[in-house]
Amino acid sequence: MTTKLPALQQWVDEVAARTQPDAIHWCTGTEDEYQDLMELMVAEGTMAPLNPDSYPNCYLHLSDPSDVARVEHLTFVCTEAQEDAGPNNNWMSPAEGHARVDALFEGAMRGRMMYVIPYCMGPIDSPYSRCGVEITDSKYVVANMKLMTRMGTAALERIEQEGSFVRGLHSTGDLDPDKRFIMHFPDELTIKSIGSGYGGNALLGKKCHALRIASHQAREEGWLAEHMMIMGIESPEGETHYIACAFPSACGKTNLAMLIPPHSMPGWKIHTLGDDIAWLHFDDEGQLRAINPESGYFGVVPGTNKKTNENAFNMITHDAIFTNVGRTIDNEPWWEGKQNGEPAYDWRGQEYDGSEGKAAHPNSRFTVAATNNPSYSSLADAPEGVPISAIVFGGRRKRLAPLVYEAKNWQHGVLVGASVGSETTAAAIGEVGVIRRDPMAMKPFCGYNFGDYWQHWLSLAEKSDRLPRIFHVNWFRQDDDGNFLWPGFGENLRVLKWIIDRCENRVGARETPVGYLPEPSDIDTSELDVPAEIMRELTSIDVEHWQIENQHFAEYLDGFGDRVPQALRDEQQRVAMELEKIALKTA
Ligand code: GTP
Ligand code: SPV
Ligand code: MN
Repeated sequence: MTTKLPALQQWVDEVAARTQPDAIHWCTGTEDEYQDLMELMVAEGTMAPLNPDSYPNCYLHLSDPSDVARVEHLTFVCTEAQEDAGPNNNWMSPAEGHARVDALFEGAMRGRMMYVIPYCMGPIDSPYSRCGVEITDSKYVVANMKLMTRMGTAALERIEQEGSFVRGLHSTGDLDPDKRFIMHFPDELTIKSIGSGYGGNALLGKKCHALRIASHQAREEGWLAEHMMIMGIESPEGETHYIACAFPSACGKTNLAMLIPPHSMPGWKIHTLGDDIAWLHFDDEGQLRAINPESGYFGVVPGTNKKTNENAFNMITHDAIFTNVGRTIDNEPWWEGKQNGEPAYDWRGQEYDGSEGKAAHPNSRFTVAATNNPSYSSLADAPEGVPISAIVFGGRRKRLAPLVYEAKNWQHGVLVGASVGSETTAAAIGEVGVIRRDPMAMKPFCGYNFGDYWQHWLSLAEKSDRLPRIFHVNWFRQDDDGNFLWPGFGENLRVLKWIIDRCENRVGARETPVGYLPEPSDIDTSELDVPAEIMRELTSIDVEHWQIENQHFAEYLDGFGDRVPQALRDEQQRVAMELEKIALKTA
């Protein structure tokens, strides 16, 4: 096959000339194509079928042990001026970036098939959707893209009509970490990734396109591309509110997106729109509307069980790809927190006797089409998206952040988002459990200078007078022994209910320097054994601790120099002054 679009054909020809594949396959996105790929991978030994009775059409892929997570230190944004990429990104000039990776792509696909994957991020007929083409030599990437995006013939037709598309070139190369780069050229709508076959490094529609490149485009065009899940919450009265939540990697988006309401909240229903990325646009009335550019999930496996996330637990029992989990003797996938079965092999494929760490890698993942999810929203394909009532930020904070609080206004909300800090997780290579600043959960994903990004967020206030309310949640408060203070998972709906009640002006709140907090009794804890004193702790602030936090944030802002919007500094200083006033009063 070829294409009617000369620019696409020419690019494919150029890439083939450089990378020297044995042959080229244009992906159509059919079920047969998927099954053929799986068979080829099984024959090659890169995919293993799992138990066909208990896990029909499920496969296990074990990636290279050096290639199990995103590699932020090898991820670059290549703009002419380093200032435009900002201190939040690794930078190279476009000329150097191209030169470095092009040399590595030379002959990289010799002996391999080259796959051309046309894909559409977002509903195929939505004006908010954007298309791309990924060229890859990895069958694993093609299979994942099939489950997670709208890819194939329909996407190609849209690309041929529009004439423009994001170019993503990917090769697993020889998986040598010293020859691994994830390069972005936002001004050329181009991505070049080599040396990794894993997740966000290799599925270029996801973090590379839908966040790094799209955030850059969104700034120019007046919308937002965010690391947010999207969900609809339907009350027993049949009223549905949509919210978008930004939490850093491995901090609970997928779990929240498909939560099952607790017994104490009969009649409530959850509708999942997305679990990782949201594109937010204003409609003609100034209402912010969200689409999910993806159509599948690449979710964290460990911790998934019937109690924490029954929807996910069930949806990965068929038509799923598992990456880097363990296996039982019955050839079922196994992971820490599965709560049934026992591991016989670990994520490296070696026999497991418990002496060498975990059986599943902490960042092991499942890939499934969103249609596997029992709570998948009927509006997920709606071209106009869904109206957003609230934006919710969050992170892992053992101590500081209360269970929930509301920003005082949009400008303060931008401060709340910009000052998100969270303990690091296994989703990226590096130390786990240290606090790092992760503004809007976009630290690894914003394709331009954070200073300009905050200004872009602030500027939305001029575009609409009906912006969503902004909140912050923290499911991860711990006691001195490391136990979580809040039960989390399905019980989080109790907190979402407070958020909705605030949006509808149905419940009051206590004003503090950091925002509006609920009274402990405003969060329904019926049928929960969370003692009243814990609820008080979860709904209060430690002024001294917040003063330190505010000071750290001010120092962090200094790193962005004069790109920091004055309004954000003003907001930070206002909070500092109000904290100081209380500290003096109680001293
Ligand atoms: P990415 O896909 O990396 O962007 O992650 P995510 O934000 O979708 O996180 P996910 O929902 O996969 O959760 C990551 C980990 O946090 C899993 O091990 C979950 O079990 C755990 N987790 C999620 N929600 C909660 C919660 O409410 N409380 C607690 N204690 N743990 C949670
Ligand atoms: C994340 O790390 O935020 C993910 C997984 O969602 S990955 O696709 O690898 O980026
Ligand atoms: Mn993510």
